[in-house]
Amino acid sequence: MSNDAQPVIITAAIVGAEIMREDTPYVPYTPDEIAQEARRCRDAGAAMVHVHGRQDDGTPTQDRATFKAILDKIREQTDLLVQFSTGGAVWMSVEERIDAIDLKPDMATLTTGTVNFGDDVFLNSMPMIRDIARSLKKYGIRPEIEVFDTGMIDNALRLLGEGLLEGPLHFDFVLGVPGAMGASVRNLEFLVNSIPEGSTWSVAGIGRHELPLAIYALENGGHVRVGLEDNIYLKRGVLAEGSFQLVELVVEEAQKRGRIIADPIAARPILGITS
Ligand code: KMH
Ligand code: ZN
Repeated sequence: MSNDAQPVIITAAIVGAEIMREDTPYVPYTPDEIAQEARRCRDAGAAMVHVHGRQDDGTPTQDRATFKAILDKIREQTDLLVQFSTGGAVWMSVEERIDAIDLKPDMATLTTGTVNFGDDVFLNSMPMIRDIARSLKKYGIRPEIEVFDTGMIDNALRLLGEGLLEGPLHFDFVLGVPGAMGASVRNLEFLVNSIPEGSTWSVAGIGRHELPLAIYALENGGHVRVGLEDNIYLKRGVLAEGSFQLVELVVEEAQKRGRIIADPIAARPILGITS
């Protein structure tokens, strides 16, 4: 790691669309629960939260009113950067996925390709991707490019060429979803070497791959995403009692390696958030 590595931005992916209370009792559902978990993650060292919406029974939703409640409550209780998911759940239409985007979160995700997702397909055709990119551009929201497989980098560069994205790009490599790109250090290294000079990147390793890939990022100038959306275990057989415990682990590992933890103010210019 070079000594001039940027402070590390830790994003907490606190809810997602797949993990249910049957999997772990610690996943938050309601806007109040999501905001309280966000507060704990901020206290632990996160600079940003990645959020999905849930109905009270846990059903995923991208409903605008739910996202408004989530955004308002997180902003009342914290200074965190808030990143909305535009991925939603695999069965949602693009219209549903961007229902809340006019609320102008600090960032929003943009997955630039289609990928198998367990037994499902996470469908993102080029017209769908362009629709989402256009709406992010319209509201001046900085995208985080979600890369589940290599070709998604090429698609993002195509959108850059079309003027739908503005460089430098910020990528998040999501590795280890069954059906998508595997969570090896070799794959991550390949992806990091495949993005344009000047881009920023983070990694979200799924399941037991979360911490090893986070450590690679800490040692190689990247940023890190952790949380119950991606991994519910603190260590083998032990559930994390919230995403905040996973953030705490990354902070410990960062400190061992001399990486400074970015707060939300420091994270803004690194991520190119100007609004
Ligand atoms: N739930 C996945 C199908 C995102 O948040 O942008 C998609 C996802 C990506 O989680
Ligand atoms: Zn997500």
